[in-house]
Amino acid sequence: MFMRIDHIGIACRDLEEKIRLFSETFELTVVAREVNEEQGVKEAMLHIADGEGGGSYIQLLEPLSEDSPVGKFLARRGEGVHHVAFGVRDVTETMAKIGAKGVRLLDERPRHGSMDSRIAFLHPKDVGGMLTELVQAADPDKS
Ligand code: CMX
Ligand code: CO
Repeated sequence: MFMRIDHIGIACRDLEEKIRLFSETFELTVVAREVNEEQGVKEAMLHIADGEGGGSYIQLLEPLSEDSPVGKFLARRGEGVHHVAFGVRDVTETMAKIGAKGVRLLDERPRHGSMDSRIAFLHPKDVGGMLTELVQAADPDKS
């Protein structure tokens, strides 16, 4: 079902500061920056490696507002790991398969994610407390 870990999402108060920290400490390169209004975030993707169906990344996330998912998370838990994203070949098909097992889907249909991917989230309470994202890369045949 999952081809690889696509990314780990990290909630940050100051995106630029965390980009410096992660790129210097781990020698990672920023390959994309975006503002995603729908998700309420300003974000950067730092490339780690390429794998089946696409790359793997660290996603740094700064909230656009306090009442966004990442804004609420920061207020409640502080900075740190916010979600884990798995690469899938077909996000719609994977949503249907996982939804059929009784896991709540937070999105009715895939939404726009980083680098033209299609994404959907699963409720953390139904998967052991881990907010889980499914990612279909823009070109899943790239490896
Ligand atoms: N990881 C694990 N648990 C989480 C969580 C997270 N990131 N965010 C919230 N929770 C937990 C809360 O702690 C709470 O648990 P308790 O009831 O035990 O206290 C429970 O989930 C419900 O929390 P809530 O305050 O009622 O719900 P929120 O309004 O904060 O919404 C969630 C939580 C997951 C439904 C919401 O954050 C969401 O829809 N997320 C998906 C979208 C998203 O995160 N977008 C940003 C990233 C974009 C990207 O990756 O591109
Ligand atoms: Co993400």
